[in-house]
Amino acid sequence: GMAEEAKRAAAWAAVENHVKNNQVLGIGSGSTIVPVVHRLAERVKQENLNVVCIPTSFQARQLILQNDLSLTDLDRHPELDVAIDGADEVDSDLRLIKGGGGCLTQEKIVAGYAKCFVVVADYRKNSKNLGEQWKKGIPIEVIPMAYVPVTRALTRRFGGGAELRMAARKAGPVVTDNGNFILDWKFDKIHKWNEVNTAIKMIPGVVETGLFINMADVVYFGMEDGSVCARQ
Ligand code: DER
Repeated sequence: GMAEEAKRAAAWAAVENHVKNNQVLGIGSGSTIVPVVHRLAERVKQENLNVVCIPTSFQARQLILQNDLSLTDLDRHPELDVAIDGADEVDSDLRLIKGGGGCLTQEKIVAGYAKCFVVVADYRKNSKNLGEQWKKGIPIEVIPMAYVPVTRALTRRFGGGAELRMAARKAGPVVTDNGNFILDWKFDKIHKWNEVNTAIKMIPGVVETGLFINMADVVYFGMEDGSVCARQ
């Protein structure tokens, strides 16, 4: 449909503009990264490019292997050239909500060690303020034994509500690729996101938040008409 076409257009633009020979690439997680990896694999084959890929989840790892791309890791390449990933929502200052797919922790690590962090998204993610379109809250990865006190501290200090993310095709809570739980924090006002992000990270038991502040270098939005608009 229209959103799928928009994702594909954004993916193509990102790969065309940022992938070249002899690079270390970070591969994000979710659905928009799929056309990114497909286009990347096409270019690698057609142009005989030498690129190595660091995954941000089991899903991304499978995608890299299924497309015959070369896997590597942060031990061998502690700094990446480009990381490409999706987002659940992007605001006018390119702050992101990520983690809808539960992969936020490795995504933030890989994005954080990349010289350039490129986001690909369809028009539904393009908001003025966080929370306008994405209504599932900010994902927060927590150590399982602490999720109740973290929930209490979070909602007492910052309001809103937080709920443990339950699995759909497995009994019990979602367990991340890192063996942790996820709280989805449904905030109820516009916050000073940089301060709130730092404060949430300090709550004992919090591993990572799905707030990506001052991280995205460029965002490619696939639009309803199939065009692409880039924001930096
Ligand atoms: O879960 C994640 O962090 C994903 O990258 C998410 O932010 C984007 O997923 P989508 O491309 O399927 O919308």
